[in-house]
Amino acid sequence: MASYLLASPTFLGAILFSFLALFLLPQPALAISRHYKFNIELQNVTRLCHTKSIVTVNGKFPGPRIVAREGDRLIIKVVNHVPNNISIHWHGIRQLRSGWFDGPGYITQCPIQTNQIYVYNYTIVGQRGTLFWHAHISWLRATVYGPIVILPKLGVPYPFTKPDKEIPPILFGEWFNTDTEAVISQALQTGGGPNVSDAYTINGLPGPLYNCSSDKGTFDNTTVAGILQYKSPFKTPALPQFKPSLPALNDTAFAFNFTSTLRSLASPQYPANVPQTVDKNLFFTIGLGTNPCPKNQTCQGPNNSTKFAASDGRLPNQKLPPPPADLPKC
Ligand SMILES: [Cu+2]
Repeated sequence: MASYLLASPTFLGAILFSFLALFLLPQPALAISRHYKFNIELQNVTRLCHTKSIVTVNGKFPGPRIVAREGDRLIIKVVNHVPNNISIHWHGIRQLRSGWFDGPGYITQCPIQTNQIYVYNYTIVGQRGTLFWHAHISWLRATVYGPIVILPKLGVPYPFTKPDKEIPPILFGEWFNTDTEAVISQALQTGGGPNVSDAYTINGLPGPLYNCSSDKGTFDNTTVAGILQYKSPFKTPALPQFKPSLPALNDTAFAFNFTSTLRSLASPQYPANVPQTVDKNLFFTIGLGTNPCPKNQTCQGPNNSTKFAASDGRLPNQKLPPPPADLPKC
């Protein structure tokens, strides 16, 4: 049984069709296959008074929403219409026996080349909630991303009190006025850190606190904001704009105090089963290195005489199994 969701301008209609199908057809708690089509295409987008051509899915920024139920199969056909190679990572999805559809380019698959098609096909097992998908090669993820909403199985309640109203997912991102592929290739060339973004975004929008007419959107003083407005019959009175006062950007202790309060549900029905006894010790070494600056080149790594080099992870006391014989060769 398949219900077809086209991730396109007909998306909302298709969602409605899907829900109607779910209610009208006799299929109590049966998992279904949901089909999406992701056209990777260029789209002109304007933010902070800068217009540029960005890589998108179906011309949308952020990209289309995927909606499924726990137990459903997702079949997502990706067609690459842009000059860049691409792959899509389904971030947070547990790929049980479908690891080749996880998405990182050159890791579990060859990237999808221009004018090529790749069909991701996996089942969502034992998880529900809101995740996201994004491009997983180079810096295309700066513009190629969108939400994945996994509803509980039909007839199964949410694992929390039902909210009064559900709102669409909120996606945090960053906007660069320049081409993001140029940002990362410049960083690789000079060996320095990549240029910082011009704005933070909520659902692709920088909000009213950035000054669009100047280039003052510097990283050290940067705040994305959204305005919530009542709908009729209430009217939002003209109130002074709330200007947030936030901790310093490098206030690590503040960030740690906040993130350390985050908890999973850990209810009897959805327990957070983490191993609590150590039965095997592994020794990892991870390094972030530098390389000397090549002759006749200027570098922007430490001391301006080096380039940041890739990190490396090793398991000195473990032998890794050899890669599978059918590992894709790109
Ligand atoms: Cu990811």
